[in-house]
Amino acid sequence: LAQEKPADHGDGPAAAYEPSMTTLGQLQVEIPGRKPDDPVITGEEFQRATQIYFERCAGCHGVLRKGATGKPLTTDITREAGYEYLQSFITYGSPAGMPNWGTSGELSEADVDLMARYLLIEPPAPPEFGMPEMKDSWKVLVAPEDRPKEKMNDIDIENLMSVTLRDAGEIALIDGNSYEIKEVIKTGYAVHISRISASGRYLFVIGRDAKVTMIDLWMEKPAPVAEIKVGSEARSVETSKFEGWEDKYAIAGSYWPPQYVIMDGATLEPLKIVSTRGNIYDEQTYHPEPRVASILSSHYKPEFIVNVKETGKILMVDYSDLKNLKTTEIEAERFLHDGGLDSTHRYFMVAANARNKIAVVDTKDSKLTALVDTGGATPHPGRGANFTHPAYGPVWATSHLGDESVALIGTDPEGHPDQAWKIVDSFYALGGGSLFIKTHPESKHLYVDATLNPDAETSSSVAVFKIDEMGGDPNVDPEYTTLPIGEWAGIADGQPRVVQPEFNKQGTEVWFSVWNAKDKESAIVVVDDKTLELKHVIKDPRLITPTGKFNVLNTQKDIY
Ligand code: DHE
Repeated sequence: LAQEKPADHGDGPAAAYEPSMTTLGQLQVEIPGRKPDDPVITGEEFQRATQIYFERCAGCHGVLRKGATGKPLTTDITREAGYEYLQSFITYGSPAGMPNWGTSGELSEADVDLMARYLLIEPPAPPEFGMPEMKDSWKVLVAPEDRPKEKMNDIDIENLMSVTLRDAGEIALIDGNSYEIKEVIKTGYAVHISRISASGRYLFVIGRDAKVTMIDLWMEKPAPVAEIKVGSEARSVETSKFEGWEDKYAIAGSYWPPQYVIMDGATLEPLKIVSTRGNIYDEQTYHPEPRVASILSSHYKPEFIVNVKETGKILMVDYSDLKNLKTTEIEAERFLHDGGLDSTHRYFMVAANARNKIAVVDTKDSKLTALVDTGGATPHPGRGANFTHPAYGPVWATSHLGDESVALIGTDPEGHPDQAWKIVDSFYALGGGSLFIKTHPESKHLYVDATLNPDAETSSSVAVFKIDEMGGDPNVDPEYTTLPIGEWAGIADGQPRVVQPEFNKQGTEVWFSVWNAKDKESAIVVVDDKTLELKHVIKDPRLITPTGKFNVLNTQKDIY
């Protein structure tokens, strides 16, 4: 049955599709009932397809398939499109960002067939994940009183890099001075980001499977001291940074269930779970799956800035009184995704990537300051890049997923009121498919990747702009230098993509991940920021699929 196509299956035997239980991110979920014209799929196949969907598809299309970064895949749409269409789309992908799962070899022909059939039937509704489930998964591995009272190692912690080893479900802690891998630590599945506590002591890591791992960098050998699962799918974790509240709380946002949880900053004990389900900010229609995207800690108030993707709302969550939780709900735009602070840390800028806008929030007043149209397609800043433009003063920059443009937004309403919250310049970098942009207060360069560009050479290179040479004429694009990072890595096998520039603590070196397939060699390439020459290549069999890199000091102090 597994090999047959839905066309042959209209009246397949009901016995071939027995309702049972399956798993989603290790959770048991009930398979929904089969309708008479649904393609036949066995319980075992359903289980496998649910797992593949969770691991590969849900991030963009949503667990309930309502769409966001990816198109909606509800059965009214998929049945209209039909099996052949779905099979070919999954196989070949699209220039708009759908990966070519079949031709890239990531999914076998049989799995592509399975997924095309799976999309023709209703998605399973995964279970909720509340306090009992969180408490069940919560482990304090080393109690606060048993942890060191002072730093027990000679590592220059501020210059450690926490490197995501995506497909290994691990992070590597790499010494920013010697390039030595100090530790490789098991974390959640396809770990997404790392964040540092206000004190710089604790590192928090979140997996796509919503597992949060808290690592103590003071231990002789940095190791996890607490862990918890906060749902079945998640992307963001952060800690309280406001004066007087340093290291007090941690927060994690999840995609499924759509909610965030505030936890004790020393043990990860879950304290308060808040659902983000509700109405879309403008239409005021109910959305069942408004996922929590980026979360940042305010430096101006005891508040977390929680970005809710599908409803387009930015929540300023006041953590000073969890019993009487005050939240300021800011109407922004959809679909909120990633963002960062300006150089003064007062303003927060976040991409609303379905509407090509950047929402600007004043974290001092907890109010929307502006919605800026970037003029490009799908802004994707990471945390963005702050620098002083020779003509326009302080700016924050984003690149775009959907085109080759870089947009600069003025961020200095006092000194440069005419430029504030406007696009002061927009120019071309290497190509579409850019994910991250970066500079550092000590650097005179702006780095822009093109990770998801369909052209192999482009996706393994990086554009570098000289900030001092950016002119005041918006009709003249600044020139850039192309760094062949992938080539410098000297990897013979595969087609690695270059992703996410990150600076060392001194702001003298910039690190790039050369991200290859799981079974192929990857690397980290270190570039000298002054000369733009190759400084070092880090290779190690443990460096499996490196993607994000988070320098402890830069992440702790929000320097970017
Ligand atoms: Fe990310 C940040 C979500 C795919 C690498 N990613 C983020 C954030 C969100 C997000 C919400 C902001 C977190 C914050 O600041 O609190 N990412 C998603 C997705 O939903 C998406 C599109 C699909 C998915 O299934 O996850 C996705 N992301 C990817 C990747 O494929 C990347 C390139 C490789 C990987 O490791 O998975 C990737 N995302 C990153 C990185 C950051 C990030 C490196 C942090 C950038 C920074 O400098 O802050």
